[in-house]
Amino acid sequence: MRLSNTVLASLGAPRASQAPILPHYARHLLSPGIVHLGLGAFHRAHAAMYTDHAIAAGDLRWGIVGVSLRQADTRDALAPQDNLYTVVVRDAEGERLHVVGALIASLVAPENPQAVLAVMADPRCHVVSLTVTEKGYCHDPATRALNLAHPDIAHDLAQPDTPRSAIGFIVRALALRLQAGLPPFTVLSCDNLPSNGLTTRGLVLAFATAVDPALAHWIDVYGAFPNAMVDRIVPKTTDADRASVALCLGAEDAWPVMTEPFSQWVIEDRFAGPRPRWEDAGAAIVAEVEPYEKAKLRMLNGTHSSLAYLGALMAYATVDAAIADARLAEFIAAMMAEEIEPTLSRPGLAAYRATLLARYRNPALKHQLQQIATDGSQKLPQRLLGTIRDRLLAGAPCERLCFAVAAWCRYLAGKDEAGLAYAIADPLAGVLQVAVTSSPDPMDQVAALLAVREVFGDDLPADPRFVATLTRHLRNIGQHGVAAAMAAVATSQQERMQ
Ligand code: CS2
Repeated sequence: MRLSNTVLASLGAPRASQAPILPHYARHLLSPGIVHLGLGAFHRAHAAMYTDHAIAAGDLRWGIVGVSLRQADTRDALAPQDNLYTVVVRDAEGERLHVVGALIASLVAPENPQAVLAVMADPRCHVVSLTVTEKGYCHDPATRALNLAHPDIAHDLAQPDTPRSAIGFIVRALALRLQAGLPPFTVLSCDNLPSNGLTTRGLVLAFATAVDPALAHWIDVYGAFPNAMVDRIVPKTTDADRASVALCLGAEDAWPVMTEPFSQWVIEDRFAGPRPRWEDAGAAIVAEVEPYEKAKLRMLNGTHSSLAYLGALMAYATVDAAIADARLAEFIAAMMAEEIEPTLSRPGLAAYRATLLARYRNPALKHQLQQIATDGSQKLPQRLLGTIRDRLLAGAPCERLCFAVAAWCRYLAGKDEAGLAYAIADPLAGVLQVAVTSSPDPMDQVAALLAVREVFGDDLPADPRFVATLTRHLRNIGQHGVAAAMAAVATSQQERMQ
């Protein structure tokens, strides 16, 4: 039996400790109020659940039309089950199943870009949200400027009527709305980018200016691009997860998502039109997101990436396995307390740190380090390099942060310390791997890596403290291994403080 509208009423197998939470509203009455670009697991376990709550409270304007910008796999799995899917919330205590009904259609953009533009230009659509990952913004991560040489951007500028990129779709749909005399939709980025709303706005305006300056002016005046901090850990779903959902739900779900109990969404109060009452489901609508977003990117994502490279090199598979190694746990906690927190202004940082470490220990998630390790070139600028810049500017130590960057460099060699090879998934993989394998000398490797200016900018490669620290750590990792080199960092920090 496959999950679908018709089987909803009979769900809940005897094995489930608690009955699944089901959508009890009239799904067929939902209107397409939100178009979401990037229909991955994160959106389905995060924003879609807040929206599901708003719909369940009685506001049927907020059905979600999900759009995959590349592959058909999500649509192929969801269409036969009426776009219903299960979110499994798990930790050491057990798990709770929610069947989400907010998704009313799934589209595959390359198959029919006009269908995507039609729903975005529909008068009932008020919000276009995005989770397209860092690289989906087609920008230069160090400067956040639109990369005009990106193949998708070059294509969309040449043929704006049949876009491929998220930015191209947004600009074309806004042009259609202007022509039709409709107000713009709100563009809500839910990706882990600094000032994600402002960044998206800059990219949309740069693209629109190249296509039609009058359109750019209209977007500039009437458009809204709220900043948002998003937080929920959502590992990749496995076949074992699917099998366990089938048992607990009493129906097959080909595309469930696994997540943790924690969820946070802080959204800037800046909308061009109506929006769901996400705050009733726990979202915070605030005047200023920046302190939260900066703390999240640096504390959570910064240490997540650090743990991914250090842990993967030490041949750990998952976050909970890596954090169970006391050497890694101490290193990460000290990195937060001594090097990251002094750069932040959000209140309650010590408690935030404790919560993060507890979340990493969740034994039920099995969050793969290699999943977090992907796309380092797109992630490191906002996760680690900005913090390093602030520390260097203050003349303060950043040994552990630089050690994590050295671990990334060593990771790019493609083999862990147990000799196991893995693939590097990164849009810049080619150039990065050439950089770290071109010479056996860490000094040459660092010089070649720092030449990738879209990651490091012009300032860090010119800072002798950064270059020397990175080189020293990379040499130590190569000579003594990650664990011993990491212990040496801790000792030298202690000596410095005595
Ligand atoms: C992770 C994030 O994969 C990654 O790079 O650091 O997806 C992380 O799990 C989320 O940002 C948590 O909110």
